[in-house]
Amino acid sequence: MSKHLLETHIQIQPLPPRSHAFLFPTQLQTLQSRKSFTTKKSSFCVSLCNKKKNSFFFGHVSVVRSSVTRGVNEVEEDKQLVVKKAYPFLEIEPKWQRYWEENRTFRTPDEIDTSKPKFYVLDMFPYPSGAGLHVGHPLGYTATDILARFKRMQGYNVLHPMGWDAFGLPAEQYAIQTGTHPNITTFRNINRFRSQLKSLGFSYDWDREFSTIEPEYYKWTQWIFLQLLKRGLAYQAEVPVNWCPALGTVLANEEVIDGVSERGGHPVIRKPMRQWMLKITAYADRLLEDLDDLDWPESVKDMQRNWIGRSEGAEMEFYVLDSDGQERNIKITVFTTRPDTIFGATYLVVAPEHTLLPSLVSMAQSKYVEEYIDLASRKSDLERTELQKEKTGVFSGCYARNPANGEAIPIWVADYVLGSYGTGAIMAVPAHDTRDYEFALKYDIPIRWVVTPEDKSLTDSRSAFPGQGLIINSSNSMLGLDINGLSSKEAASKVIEWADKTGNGKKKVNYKLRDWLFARQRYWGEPIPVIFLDETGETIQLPETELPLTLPELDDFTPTGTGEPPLSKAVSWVKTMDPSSGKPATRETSTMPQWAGSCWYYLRYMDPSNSKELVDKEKERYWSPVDVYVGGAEHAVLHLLYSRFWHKVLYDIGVVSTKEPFQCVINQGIILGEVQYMAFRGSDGNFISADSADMLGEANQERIPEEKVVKSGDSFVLKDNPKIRLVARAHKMSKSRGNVVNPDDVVSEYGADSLRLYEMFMGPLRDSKTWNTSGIEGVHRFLGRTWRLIAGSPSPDGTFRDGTVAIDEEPTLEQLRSLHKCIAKVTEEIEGTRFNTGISAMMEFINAAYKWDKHPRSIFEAFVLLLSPYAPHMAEELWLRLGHSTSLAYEPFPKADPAYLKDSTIVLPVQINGKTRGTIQVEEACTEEDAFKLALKDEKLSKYLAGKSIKKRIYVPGKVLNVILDRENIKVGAR
Ligand code: ANZ
Repeated sequence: MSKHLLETHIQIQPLPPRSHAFLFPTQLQTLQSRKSFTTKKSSFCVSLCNKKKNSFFFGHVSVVRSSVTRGVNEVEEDKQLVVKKAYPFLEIEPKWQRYWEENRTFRTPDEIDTSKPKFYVLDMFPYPSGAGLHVGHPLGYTATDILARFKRMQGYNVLHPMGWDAFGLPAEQYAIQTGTHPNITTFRNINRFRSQLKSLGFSYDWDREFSTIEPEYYKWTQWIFLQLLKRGLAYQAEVPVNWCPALGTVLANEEVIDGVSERGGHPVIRKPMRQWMLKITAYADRLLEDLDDLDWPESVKDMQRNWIGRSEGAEMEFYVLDSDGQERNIKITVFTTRPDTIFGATYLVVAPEHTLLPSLVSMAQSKYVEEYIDLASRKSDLERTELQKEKTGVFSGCYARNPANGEAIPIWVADYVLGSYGTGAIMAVPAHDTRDYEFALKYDIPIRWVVTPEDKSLTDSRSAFPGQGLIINSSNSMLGLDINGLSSKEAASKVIEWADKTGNGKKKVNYKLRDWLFARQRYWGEPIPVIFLDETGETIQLPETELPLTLPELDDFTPTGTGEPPLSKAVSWVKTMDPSSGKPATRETSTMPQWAGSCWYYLRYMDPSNSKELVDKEKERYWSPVDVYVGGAEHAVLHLLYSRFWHKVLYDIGVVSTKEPFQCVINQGIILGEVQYMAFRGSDGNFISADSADMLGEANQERIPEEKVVKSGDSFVLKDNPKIRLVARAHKMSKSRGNVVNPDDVVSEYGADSLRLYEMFMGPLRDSKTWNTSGIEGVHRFLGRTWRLIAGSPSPDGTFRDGTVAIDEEPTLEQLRSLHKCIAKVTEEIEGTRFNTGISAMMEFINAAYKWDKHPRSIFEAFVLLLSPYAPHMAEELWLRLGHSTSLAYEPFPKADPAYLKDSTIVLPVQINGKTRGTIQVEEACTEEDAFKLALKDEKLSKYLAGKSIKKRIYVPGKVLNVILDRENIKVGAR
């Protein structure tokens, strides 16, 4: 290996604003604050940081002149600081990345030995945005890479692929603004992402890479759509959709926040349109039940459960009455989860959009009802159902009969009841439902208590009692229903049974889950493989032989603004003919939503170039399910629910062999920007403590540099005025805050291994954490120490040496103990995905090893293997230097030997003339001489031993030390 001086010339003049240079090692010194600095040392450390640009230099510095006598602002003319990195990562990292690429080290062959166990570890594939990777990406990717490397070394066949979720709105909007075809933008972004990921040394099998926009891939997305269509799981419906006039498209509910589009913040209105829908509701029960067996975060499972929102209850019929109190031929069906409270239903509510409403409203009330309907149509469902919101409503002028007691009760219109849930109508029970209670009080409607709490002390007529209890006031012998004295549960069953018998209602399960709106009026998505006959309008599925139906080239991507998708501009593509009858036809011009491509990509990685099938059955059987799936919590509901739905359909048609796609899901936390310290100034311009500054706005805040801040208890205060408490905040990284850390910069300053190690060391994988540049310096130092311990310190001229300083020598017991403890801990922590504590164990080992005189090769070989999943470049290089000629990627991961894990010290009883007089703490393998010396030093035992002549010593290692004194001593002692 050639000697290579890795040096960086730092120009530190003029220092940009908010930059600081620190000199080590004597003590931290800020060059800016010290006007002169002298040192006799020819080298020291410098850290120069420019927080604004997030650039950092760190390493040993040789000062060209031996003293710095002027301040930083004057340094430029006469000195250059040469920074050497802690170890030669700039050379090592590209070298090993090349090696892995050329040797296809991480390729998972197509034909594998299936008798070996498998491990499929997957990252949620990224959308290749124009911004490139941010430091949040490598958090999950490093975790999965550690697992992949670890399992490979444990003899598993590992599938660890990467690809691109590449259809979507941003590329299309960019095309609209710049005229650059989304294809071009997308491929440019993919290339950037790929090279960034490669620079981080992830062990992906790049031979399996694909993107969702490749026709060879989306052919199968379209094929799945056809299977859904064949099974009645895809259908067209006229549905009220979120129409965004500015974007010229329909948005999914989750793309609309507070009445405006999530992207761009444009107003969104409800408009009925013909849409493709997927019948996910048909799978609601299975999607719910199968959650139980998954090793997913409970919070994610709960979010899915709530999203599916299963409610068991009953539908009950209430006949509408005419002005004479006679039953009309109209009935209102309500959905209730509390049939036990039916005797307490003192009014009905129908949603403002209820279809029966026009036939209910009395002449006198129609004006008020119309006004109310108009008002309600301008509110979102969320606003309408907010609990805190004051309830509003209007009387319809009409009554209905309560089927349980025959009473005529008023029908109201109120927007706290939604048209889209249940039947859009409720029986209101003010005594036992908080919303109904508020409403009844406001509009003076009777409140009747029909459930009493079993614990009488809970009875309180000033609020609703929504709990279960014992039923009272609930009997009508004429109508044949008596539930008094029953528990809520028993009463509910009895009411349902009675309703079923008398035709007044039936048992009913409801779901919050709605069918999936599966069409977008956009260009950059998968075409839907369907045509419409011009003559009859009949919908025809394209035969599978016609797939892929490729997206036509288009120059004008702008939405038509009428709701007609941009694809309608590709006239020669749109006008087609039915391949079976030859009749003229028109293609579907809506495309699939971005969710489609990500619904099944994990299956394609198992067999990425199969042109005959979506995935080969045998390969699927071997690799399914994904063992560990890591990604952001933002995908807890939709992506994971949609892909589970498609997976279950594929299971039903025999394409996949497992009921669930992802056995274990892990959500990595968010990385927040560096902590910022803010001080507040009062009206007189002086700093005031944050406690008394709560009401002050942004304008009175001032950012304080970290070096002027100290911690005091749980708070942060100004160093030179500790009475002034500061507010410490970490914000989500964003361009506008200027707190984005670019992984490329970190890689060039510290190396990919440092970045990987740091991201794992920041804290538990699942937690949110704040970026801290001194933290990365810490792990970089650890890697430097490791390097020096195994490869040796650099020469005085700063060049890194070849080879290793490890020697062929038998390790000592102490060394073996340190190593095996480290192996045990690192293994346990990787298996438990507690990567941060695994790193701590390696740091402890290196600290211990620094005290050793000799460095046996076998100990360091094992350590390098332990380190390799975390810092693979350095580990490969050290492995080579330790005398190996091939990659360590498939070397067996070291196994801890339990013999070295036992606590090394024991409590040894010490006897004097056969009588136990005390104990000493000794190393288990301690010699007799050492044990005796320790006994002499022990305060209690020394009383018996000091100055005595010893006849003999009986030592049973690990058991006892018995000291037999001369008889003469005994006499002396007795006196
Ligand atoms: C009578 C009753 C008495 C109710 C009682 C509750 C407590 P979940 O669990 O969410 O399914 N409800 C039914 N349809 C509604 C709609 N479209 N908009 C708003 N509220 C609606 O809730 C079901 C309960 O919510 C139903 O049970 C109904 O009120 C109300 F002591 O009926 B209940």
